[in-house]
Amino acid sequence: MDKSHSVQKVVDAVAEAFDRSKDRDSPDVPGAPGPVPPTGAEPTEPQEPLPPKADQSAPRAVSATGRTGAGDDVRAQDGGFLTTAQGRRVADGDHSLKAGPRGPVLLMDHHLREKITHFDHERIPERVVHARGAAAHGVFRGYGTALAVCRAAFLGEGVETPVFVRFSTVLGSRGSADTVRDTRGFATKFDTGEGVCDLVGNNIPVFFIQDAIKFPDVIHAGKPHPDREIPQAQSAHDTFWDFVSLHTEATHHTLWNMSDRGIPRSYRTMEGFGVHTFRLVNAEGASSLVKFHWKPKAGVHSLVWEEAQLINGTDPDFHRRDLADAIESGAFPQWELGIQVFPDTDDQTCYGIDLLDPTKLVPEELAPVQPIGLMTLTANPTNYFAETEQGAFHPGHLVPGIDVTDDPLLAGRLFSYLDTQITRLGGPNFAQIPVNRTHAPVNDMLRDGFHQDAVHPGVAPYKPNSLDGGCPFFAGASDGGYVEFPAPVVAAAKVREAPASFADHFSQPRLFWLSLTPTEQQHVVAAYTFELSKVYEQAIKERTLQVLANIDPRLCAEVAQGLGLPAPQRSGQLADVEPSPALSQLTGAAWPVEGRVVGIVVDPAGDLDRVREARDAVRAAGMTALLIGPTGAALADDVPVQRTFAATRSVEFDALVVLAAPAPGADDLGARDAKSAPPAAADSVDSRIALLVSEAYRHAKPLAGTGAALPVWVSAAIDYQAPGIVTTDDTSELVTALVRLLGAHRAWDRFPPAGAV
Ligand code: HDE
Repeated sequence: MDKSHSVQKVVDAVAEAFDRSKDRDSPDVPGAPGPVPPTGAEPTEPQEPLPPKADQSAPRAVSATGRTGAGDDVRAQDGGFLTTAQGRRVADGDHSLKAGPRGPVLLMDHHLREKITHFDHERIPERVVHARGAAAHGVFRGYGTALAVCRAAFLGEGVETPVFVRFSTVLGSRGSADTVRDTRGFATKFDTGEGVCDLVGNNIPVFFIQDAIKFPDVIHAGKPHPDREIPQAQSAHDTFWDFVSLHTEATHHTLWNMSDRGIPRSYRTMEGFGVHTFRLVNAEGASSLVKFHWKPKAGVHSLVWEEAQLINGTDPDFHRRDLADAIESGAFPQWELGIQVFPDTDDQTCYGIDLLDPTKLVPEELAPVQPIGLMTLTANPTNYFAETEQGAFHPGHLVPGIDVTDDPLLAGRLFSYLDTQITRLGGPNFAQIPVNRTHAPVNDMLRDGFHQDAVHPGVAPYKPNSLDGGCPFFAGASDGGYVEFPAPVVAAAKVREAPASFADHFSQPRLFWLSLTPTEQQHVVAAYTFELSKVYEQAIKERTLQVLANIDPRLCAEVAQGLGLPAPQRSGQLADVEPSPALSQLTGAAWPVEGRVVGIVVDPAGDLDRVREARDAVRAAGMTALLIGPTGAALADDVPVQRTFAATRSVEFDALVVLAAPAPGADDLGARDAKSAPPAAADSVDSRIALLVSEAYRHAKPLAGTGAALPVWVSAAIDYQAPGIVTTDDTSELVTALVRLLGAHRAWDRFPPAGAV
């Protein structure tokens, strides 16, 4: 099947639908729940099901044995009439079959029993880790630059491969909030012509543990306490800190979690890392060691902690919504895939860094990341359960040219994913679920089992056979067969031991700490102080301070000060390390702003043309404009209001444009609305807007206003000359300046970091 053709179809469909969506009342505002607006009354005339939304895609139709045939637009549910699962049309799905209107319900009502039975089994066990996630479809385009080290065909120049990507948190359960402090999963399924290839990574380049046998320990420690089952989706509790302060190989990953990387602004603004060192093999059979990196085109950006906490309450689906809305509005997220390449030497170290130790990274200044392809996410899933929930990733899904190393953490993963998926997806046939089906031909001789979708012909699912003509046959390397690289195994004794180099737990945390800017360091201090303040046991806090002392005395002293505890002395020498500026995310670079959300504060009595101008200029920059008005009433037919003063909160927006100083609205009643103060008698500005603006200011967000906005700054007690605030009556200049500010993500100069204690 021609993949590039079908990928193009997805992109075309999205573009076409994007045009169609302009027919809707609120063009350019993503988030409409259906493909066409609903009618006021219930439709009663039978009609074909509505098409999926234009921003959506689904796994292409392919049989359980990998055959294609049906068109790409085939969906599971078809036809104008409601039926049972057996296809029998249903005359009445609203009432059970009863012996008379007031009589008992009859057991013979098959539709009732089928409907309730199916409902009873709608839930499957959630993932034991990474339960909370969101996904998207897209395409990966190889640059061809990897071919010198890797023979995988999908990395060839211009080769386009459909991808399915699932982002996730780790600790929370499926219904937990998105913006908790945690590591994020970044799992990519490449549907290559040589079979499925999964890169199951995280947004943090190192891991808590060095050996898979410790995974249940670290997860049990991070999950809610087993007695009260609290707290949900958080690391700020005793068991987590108990474990990581005792098992100090977790120090590096924990420090990354306490940094801004633990609270990304968006899945679109996260880096991704393969974490382990993998082995690539080229067409000549030569081996190199590599680490995989995903670099977001939109830059690496984070929330600030107070913002993250507010979002957990106001919009727990923040990251999920952001990803879907960005794709729907045509701001397709992109990442460049890159590799750090190391020679495959006997000691498998590079610059003294053990490449088999997943708690270590290799600074990019020493081994630059070389780009090998570009991934673009172009479509949202059509059905969350069928695709996002049932997706099954596995680090062992590899294609010829990509192989594993002896990293003991990776070895355990190669067992775990298949094992857990058998339970979660109800048996061994989950590779036949549409989202998991490869489009390469499948001929596996795996038979039967729960949910077997394939009707296998033949009588000889065994080898050797003669009854099925000897089919299927083994493929040598020249026929695309996967041949493991014959990596030598050094003669050794069977032991339960780690290499000596794995004992260094503090030099790389120190490297990371010293590579951060003062602003980022301040966030780290605040995060440790917050988390440890929630810890009940004094001994655990003191033990963690000892760990911090071994990273850096200033970090330790500042956290100790917040906890009101003495700062201990370090127990060993501080490592002499060279900082790696590439590890900081505050680079001062200007990043694209597509898909960012700008709130525009309006007043129905204000200048409507200016509102239109500002809104259109924001949209022209590829961003989403949401008008914030005193009520939901449209300002004009072509100027709908998307947010009201009462129901919005600053955390919904990356930046604000203030075009008016609205007087207190009729519902500006402090007593009813505890989030804002009652308007001061003399204050002429609505108190919800003053709160909106002061919060955005506190979170260092870009603010722009016309002269009419001046009373708002006054009411919010903001110096309108502070960094990151633009004032001009030229609307186009106002939006241009805002885009420039947003390119840096936040106006950090507004709050210079405090000095050391
Ligand atoms: Fe996972 N991990 N993991 N993990 N992991 C799972 O597989 C496991 C590790 C990662 O969106 C599970 O299907 C072990 C590192 C992601 O569906 C499970 C160990 C990294 C996802 C599992 C690790 C990851 C998972 C749970 C230590 C980054 C979500 C459900 C040896 C490189 C994939 C499932 C998705 C999911 C086991 C460590 C990333 C239980 C035993 C290191 C992104 O099999």
